[in-house]
Amino acid sequence: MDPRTALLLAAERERRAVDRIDPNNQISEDEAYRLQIEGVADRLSHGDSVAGLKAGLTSRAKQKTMGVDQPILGQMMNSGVHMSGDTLEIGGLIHPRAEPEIAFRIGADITGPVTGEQVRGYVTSVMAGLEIIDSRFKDFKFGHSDVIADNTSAAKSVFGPATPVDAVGDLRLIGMVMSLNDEVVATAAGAAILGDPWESLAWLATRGAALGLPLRAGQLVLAGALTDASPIKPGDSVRVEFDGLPTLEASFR
Ligand code: OOG
Ligand code: MG
Repeated sequence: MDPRTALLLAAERERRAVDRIDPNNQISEDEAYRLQIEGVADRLSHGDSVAGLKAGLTSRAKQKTMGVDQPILGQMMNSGVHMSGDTLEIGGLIHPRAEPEIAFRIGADITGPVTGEQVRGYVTSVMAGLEIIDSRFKDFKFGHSDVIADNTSAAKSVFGPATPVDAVGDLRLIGMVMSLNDEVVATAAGAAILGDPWESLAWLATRGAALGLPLRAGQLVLAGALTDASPIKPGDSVRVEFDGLPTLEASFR
């Protein structure tokens, strides 16, 4: 195994943040994805499985805060997938943050490039989403290749009740309110995600197919956070409300 992959896996296992693996931005994007894929292969060899793909850094808010201005693709592991109403164990995470997302359930394999208009035809349902991110890097500080190699800070994800795709309106205009312990901490509209969440899904499907990670029927997708993430600790609870979608709730212990 590449020592950089091993370092990131050990950081996660031992709950300690590590220094950037690419402080001078010398690792190519292709190599960074190779490291990510190697890390996921290790998880698979320990009995985990891939639930789907996630897009990251697809909103201006996230790009500005994290200092990285290009979207990234990560892989969601089934061991971290939860449904609305669940209480998530976060004691094993380093410095978890929660961020509101739009989520999709894929209905048919997407093996090549797709446009934002075409991709809707591959989706069965739309859901409110919540991602728990946990960078393995100190202070959540990383560059483009660092964060790709670190499986885009993925830790856990929560999905709200599904709404059939035909029953959802214009996702650009869908309003979102996220509350932490009943206090509003973030508000946005769907257009925060690359101008239209369907564009984010199309980017993710196209990039995934090119990387040999095509989206498959039945898989889940997180299209990227609409707003900045909020730090969470055991005892907290989060609610994500979208206009026209059932509410998502999760608590943490
Ligand atoms: C990188 C992951 C970003 C999103 O939705 O934008 C991401 C990070 O912020 O640590 O998942
Ligand atoms: Mg995210």
